Amino acid sequence: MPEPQLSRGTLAHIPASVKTPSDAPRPEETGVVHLGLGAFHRAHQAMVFDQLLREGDTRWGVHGVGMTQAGLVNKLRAQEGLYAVRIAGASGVEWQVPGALWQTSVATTERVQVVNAMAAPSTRWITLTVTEKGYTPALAQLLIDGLRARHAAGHAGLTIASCDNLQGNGHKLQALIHATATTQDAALMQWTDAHCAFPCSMVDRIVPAATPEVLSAAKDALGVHDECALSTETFWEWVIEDKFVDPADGALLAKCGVRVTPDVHSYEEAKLRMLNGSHSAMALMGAITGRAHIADCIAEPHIQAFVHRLMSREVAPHLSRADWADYRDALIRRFGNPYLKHSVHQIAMDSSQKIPQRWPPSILGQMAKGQSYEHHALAAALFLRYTLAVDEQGKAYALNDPQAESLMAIGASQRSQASACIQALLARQDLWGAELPSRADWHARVAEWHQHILQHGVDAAVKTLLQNTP
Ligand code: CS2
Repeated sequence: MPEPQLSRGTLAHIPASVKTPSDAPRPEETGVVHLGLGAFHRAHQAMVFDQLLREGDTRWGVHGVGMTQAGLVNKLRAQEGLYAVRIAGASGVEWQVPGALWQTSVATTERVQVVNAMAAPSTRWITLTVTEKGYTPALAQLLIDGLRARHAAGHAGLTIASCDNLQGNGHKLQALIHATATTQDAALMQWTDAHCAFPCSMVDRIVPAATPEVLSAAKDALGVHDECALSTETFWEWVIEDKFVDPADGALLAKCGVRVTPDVHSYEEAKLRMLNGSHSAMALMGAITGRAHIADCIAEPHIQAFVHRLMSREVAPHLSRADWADYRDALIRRFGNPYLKHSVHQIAMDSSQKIPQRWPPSILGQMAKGQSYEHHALAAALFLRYTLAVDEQGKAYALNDPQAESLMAIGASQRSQASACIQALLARQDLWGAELPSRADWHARVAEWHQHILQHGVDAAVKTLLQNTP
């Protein structure tokens, strides 16, 4: 007989130690439309909404929208939106099945359903995790269509919360919607500005793409098959600007552990530059040296020292988050979590879209103070080396990046024409912003580390940096 699969009907098979939605009220309508249904949302915001549901507030059922791929949506449908999350760290391992996801759609093939969900009277929020490269006119058009239908139906405005790793994400999203709207949408835009809220928000939880190991551990823990299981850490943080259509939502979220504040900025900048900035540097190191996971990288004393110093010396001086040292130390522990098989190639994916938020602000900050930016210069050199698409053992890997073609064209001749390649890479304002491309001192430092990496390898370069700047 085939093993039973996770669904509402098989919740009773699951051991009592696993928290499931069997005692929680089941959502009956959409409260939240989430765009960008992937691993992250399911192990982060959806778990906050699950908690609100458990407390008896039935307004938080999530209509999860996959932007292009039907694969996950189909699997989730087969499981009635249920999936297990393994929450693992130094304090132990726990499993939970959140129950907030009650409907799913795919934006490319089920657009009408998505627009209708945004226009539904029960919908109060839209949340987004569409990744850095997802902020396109096509995304804005989808939102505009949803808002138009909603406005026409005479329903209340929405709280629209971008939860992507972009500084000022709420402002960026609102600006994108305005930039995409046509003159015919003028009245709609007025209504949107007056009746919708675009809070900025910082979200943090490491949620790697699931691996076969997680699916098989889920089977052992649940006693039923779960094709959509995820693994995450105990840590999570959601800091959101106190700007909601329904002001009472702030207190509700705060009760679940969300930090609701007028100032998200200091949390955003610390997270993007410390966590994500270190992640990108380690991911490139791992890809080039052939270390598969972030935990493998941080286990190396020289890489750990590099990351610690990158954060302490080059990032922290420009942060307004006062508790940055605790945040840094916690990050180093989080990176080492052995349960998180966080693939370096997953993080290196879309580097062209990620680096601009993660590195240049710290480099410019150091320059303004006349201080060293060697760690970031080495990181930039890693990025150029990474475009060779082959690791130090000679094993080829794919560059998964919307700019892959142009980056590989820039980097292809770096062994014979290093300085032209450095010039071409560092000239790109889409990566480095307006100011860095013209800084000769920056070019020189990146060029030196690049030579070192090509001649002696990444590990030797990192060790040299540590020795040269004790
Ligand atoms: C990572 C993030 O893939 C990446 O670029 O840096 O997904 C990171 O794991 C999350 O932002 C953690 O909150």
